[in-house]
Amino acid sequence: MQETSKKIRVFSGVQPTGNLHLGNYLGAIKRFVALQDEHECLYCVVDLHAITVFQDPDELTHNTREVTAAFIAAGIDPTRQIIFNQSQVSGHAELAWIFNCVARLGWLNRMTQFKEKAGKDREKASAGLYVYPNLMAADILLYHATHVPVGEDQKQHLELARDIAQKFNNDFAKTIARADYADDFFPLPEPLIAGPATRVMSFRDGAKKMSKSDPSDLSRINLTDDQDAIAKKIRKAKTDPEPLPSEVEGLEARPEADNLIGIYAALAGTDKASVLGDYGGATFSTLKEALAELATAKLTPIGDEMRRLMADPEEIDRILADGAGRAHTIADPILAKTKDIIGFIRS
Ligand code: AQP
Repeated sequence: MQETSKKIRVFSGVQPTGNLHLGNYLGAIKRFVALQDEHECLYCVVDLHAITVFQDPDELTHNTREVTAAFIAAGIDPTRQIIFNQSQVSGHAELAWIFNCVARLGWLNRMTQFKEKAGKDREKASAGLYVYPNLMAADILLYHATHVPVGEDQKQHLELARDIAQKFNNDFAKTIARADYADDFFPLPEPLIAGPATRVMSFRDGAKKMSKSDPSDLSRINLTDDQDAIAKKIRKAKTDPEPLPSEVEGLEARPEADNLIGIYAALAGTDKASVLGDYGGATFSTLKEALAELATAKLTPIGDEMRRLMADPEEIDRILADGAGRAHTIADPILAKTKDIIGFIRS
């Protein structure tokens, strides 16, 4: 039997593309921390994904260390869990190639993130951006990971990873059975998308997700923002003219109110109904004042700790190298079995 059996293993990644923000924190990193007490977790700085769009080499190095620092500053313990950067484990790229040959063009053509990121000038997008979801499937399945905490925007990619796992298991059913592996050699990974802030929206436009690449810095709270910047951005966040509703249903069709209430709930570790219990009927300015205080209390210690960790880049690189070594130990036998299943000769 395969060594992974039905055990829960968590994998997720964050791209080192700069401007780590509140959406990355609430949709992903904060939830990574919560999972580490119960499960074996691998948290990856996905530098191979980052280069699907050109990255300045010095900035890429800096940003890779910064995401690592954010993981640790948020509370992930690198001695208990595995933190590493993707390019140090070559199995990601090898399995991604195999999955390029499993995934169908029709599946990739449906990916909305490619359409959004490639924009109108699709001919000029890199081939890597197009096959990005196959690499993401490889990231997860290289470790036989079963659960993937992500923001709402990654749901479609997770569905594709499940389709790839299923097709591989079907295509190679004969050799999988001959080797006496479970017939589901690759598990079908489950997305973990939960909580009140799975899709944090821009502070300038409630219809757009908060994003690293938004040209307006006022659209997002960066994890490295200080108290003044956080308060200013929340104060200037777009709102509507009505007072806050008392029931969650009252947030429908009010994206800015829904966003601020969801952020408050996620930072406070509660739900939207309970926040509306306290702020229903209040003005936005009352909520914004309380949110600025809460966000400052929760985020500035993380920013401070990130700065402290970034002052010692050798230590960050050591943590990444150690994590990569441990990631190899899990990945190598799975990749070797994958090659046997396909029929590759290996020494
Ligand atoms: N706005 C968001 N709300 C909730 N979760 C979010 N995530 C990203 N934006 C939000 C989640 O953060 C994790 C890491 O994201 P990523 O770095 O891999 O890439 P991304 O989704 O492309 O991030 P950005 O900020 O949106 O970058 P750009 O501007 O390049 O498009 C993922 O789990 C993601 O769901």
